Amino acid sequence: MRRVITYGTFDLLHYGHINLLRRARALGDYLIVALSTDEFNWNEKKKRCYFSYEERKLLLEAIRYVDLVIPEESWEQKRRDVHLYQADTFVIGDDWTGKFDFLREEGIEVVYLPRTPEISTTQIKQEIAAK
Ligand code: C2G
Repeated sequence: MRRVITYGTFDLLHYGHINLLRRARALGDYLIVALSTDEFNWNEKKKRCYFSYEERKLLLEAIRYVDLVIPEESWEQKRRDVHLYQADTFVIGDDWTGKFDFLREEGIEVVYLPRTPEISTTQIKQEIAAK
């Protein structure tokens, strides 16, 4: 079984996220999503989420492409996770191109997928605020 892992905040879940998850799952047979906790978002990513970790986890677990959701609590956990969850492939959007190449040292494939260009959580918030 080919296992794929990806990381993200996935706040205000939208079709750009779904496009990523669908393509990530298509690279294997099992997709693990490491979901940024509220603390990690606030302290490290300076993101204040609309939905809480539990709400974002519930949404992700309802997606057919997602097999397991785990917490992302630090930037450093990826090296451990790829072994702990026996991942063969790490996938993330190409806005991160190059940032996680070091994971190849752990013997796994690293794939950067093109983002869905016209949609983002920030844009959604801005357009709703402007109405
Ligand atoms: N994404 C996408 N297209 C968009 C928006 C997002 O393909 N229009 C992808 C991102 O590239 C990422 C995933 O969807 O792979 C989740 O996006 P975010 O929730 O914004 O995640 P991010 O803040 O990039 O967190 O340790 C890694 C970080 O946790 C990644």
